[in-house]
Amino acid sequence: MKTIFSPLQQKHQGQFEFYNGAVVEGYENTSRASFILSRIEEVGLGPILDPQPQSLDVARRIHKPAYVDFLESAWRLWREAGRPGTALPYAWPARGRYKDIAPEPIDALLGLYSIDTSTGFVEGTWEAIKASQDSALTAADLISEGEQACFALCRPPGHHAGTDFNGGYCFLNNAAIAAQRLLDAGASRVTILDIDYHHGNGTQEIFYERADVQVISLHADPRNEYPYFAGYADEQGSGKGEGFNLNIPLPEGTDWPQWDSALEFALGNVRQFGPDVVIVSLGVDTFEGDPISRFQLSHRHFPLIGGRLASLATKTLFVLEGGYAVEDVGINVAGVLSGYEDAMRR
Ligand code: SP5
Ligand code: ZN
Repeated sequence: MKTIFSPLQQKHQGQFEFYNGAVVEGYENTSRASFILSRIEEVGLGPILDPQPQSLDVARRIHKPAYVDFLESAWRLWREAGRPGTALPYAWPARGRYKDIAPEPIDALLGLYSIDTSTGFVEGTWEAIKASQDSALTAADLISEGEQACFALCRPPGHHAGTDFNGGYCFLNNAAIAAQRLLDAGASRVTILDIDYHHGNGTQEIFYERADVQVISLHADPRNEYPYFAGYADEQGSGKGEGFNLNIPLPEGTDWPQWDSALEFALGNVRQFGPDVVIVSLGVDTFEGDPISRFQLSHRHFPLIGGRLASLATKTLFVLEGGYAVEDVGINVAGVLSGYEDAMRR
């Protein structure tokens, strides 16, 4: 299986976030990608290739164009306003506001286009965001051109980013952009199966009223986990999209048997939908050693996940999302991918 990754993605580096009331270096850091790359080489998964240069045309259809412009200019505006440090929001549109306003200061834009304080900009953030979506698009094109499976090593990740908001370390929704690209290339139906520990609220919001992209997410119950305000089982899509969004919230401490049966249920729904391509939003923060999560999957379970996904016998695009136990992220991501390859060879 080919891996697509650009070194430019590592230019998003040294950003800070709040954690338990303290300012800490971002959990979503460069060593995650480094450990994944070395593990992929170690297990001989396949070549690691640079993405092809891509435009922002698909991103501007999936997201609001003004939001994409904001991402592109945020760091420059922050610096022009004379601010040091990570560009983080601290003021949001007040609820109950009575008119649409378009404030100009970067401080206001950061709040307008975000849902939390974990998604800061530093010097190289935009280049990394752009390169990350280029990796997703390039991997999608390889699938359209005939590859059975491909891995887009996307960082920054994407599944918390919606039409006009960033959040949860995500800026552009790489999986959503890849789904649109596959449809543009002739796929009639695409499933996004999100197995990250957190609910993929951005992906859900983007496709909520669409029937051509099925969105399924297995995640920690939002009653006690981020993103808190989405990911409940009664969110099933609306309008034409009704019935095409499936949330499977799971309790704190969920272990392999429980997680695996949720996955089987999800796969049953995928089979019913019959997509031309499955995009797996691949987060490995379900690992027992993850520093910010509370599920109980062990190293040995990740290859089994790959095997379950292979049983769909559908073209599969893996797009990296979360996972923060940095050394283990490499083991677990490569575990899923080689588990998939091994099962396909059988
Ligand atoms: C892509 C991705 O995995 N983003 C995750 C963003 C999570 N940010 C919030 C972390 C807060 C952790 N504190 C949880 C304590 C309650 N159990
Ligand atoms: Zn996550």
